[in-house]
Amino acid sequence: MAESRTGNIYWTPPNVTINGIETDKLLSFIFWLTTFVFFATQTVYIYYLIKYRRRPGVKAHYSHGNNTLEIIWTTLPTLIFLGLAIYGNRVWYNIHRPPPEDALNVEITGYQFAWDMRYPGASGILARSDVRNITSDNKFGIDITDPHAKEDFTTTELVIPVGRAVHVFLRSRDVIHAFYVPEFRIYQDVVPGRTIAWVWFRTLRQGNFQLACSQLCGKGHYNMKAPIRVVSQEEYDKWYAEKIKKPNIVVGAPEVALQMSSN
Ligand SMILES: [Cu+2]
Repeated sequence: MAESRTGNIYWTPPNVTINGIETDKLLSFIFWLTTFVFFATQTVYIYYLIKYRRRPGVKAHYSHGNNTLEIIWTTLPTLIFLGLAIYGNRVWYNIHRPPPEDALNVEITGYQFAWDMRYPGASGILARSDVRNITSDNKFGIDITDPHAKEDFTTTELVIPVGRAVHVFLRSRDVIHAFYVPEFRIYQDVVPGRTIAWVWFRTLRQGNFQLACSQLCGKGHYNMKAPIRVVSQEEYDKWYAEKIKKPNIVVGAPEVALQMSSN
């Protein structure tokens, strides 16, 4: 069961990843900047509304513009937006820099209406895959001539060791879905025919979370979710050791699957 929220429900849920720290700083910065600008401009607006209201005996003054003011209120917002663009771009770059060598590779494939995870065997390398190989017995479209194909295993929950870099390869078997984990501060559309390979993260603490599809994808969209468990390294090792005993990616002997995928 995913954790239920206890803190401020009017703000984002607590962040659980390292990349999320930067995202949150950017969010807070923009929030407080726009809050300040909102109140500052509204205060001036209301002040002048009252000060120059219609009064008997006071004649209206017709202004034909003020170049100095025009320059100031054009330049200032331009600089602010430019600064935000540079700041946001830097955060984006930091989050999307290449994952470390020792990252755990996991494929996450969405379909109407659930998620399948694919873990590599002891080698840590996922077998090659291609949409054209997808059959009812080979739901990841694995290239079964790849020796790693025999080691991969699949699960319906995402289990990851806390603190370890996790590199997710996002795919879809049918329509556009979205990988969205609010506590991880990650939102990424998954697109059929493509493997999105630029998302990775490192968790800060253990806990139970939920992966929920965030792209309206059909009548079962509301229920398209998968549990995420962030566990200790020891617990992960135990779970993983159990799982690699029975690789279960391709049903049947490789020859059978090969015949099926060529049909
Ligand atoms: Cu979906």
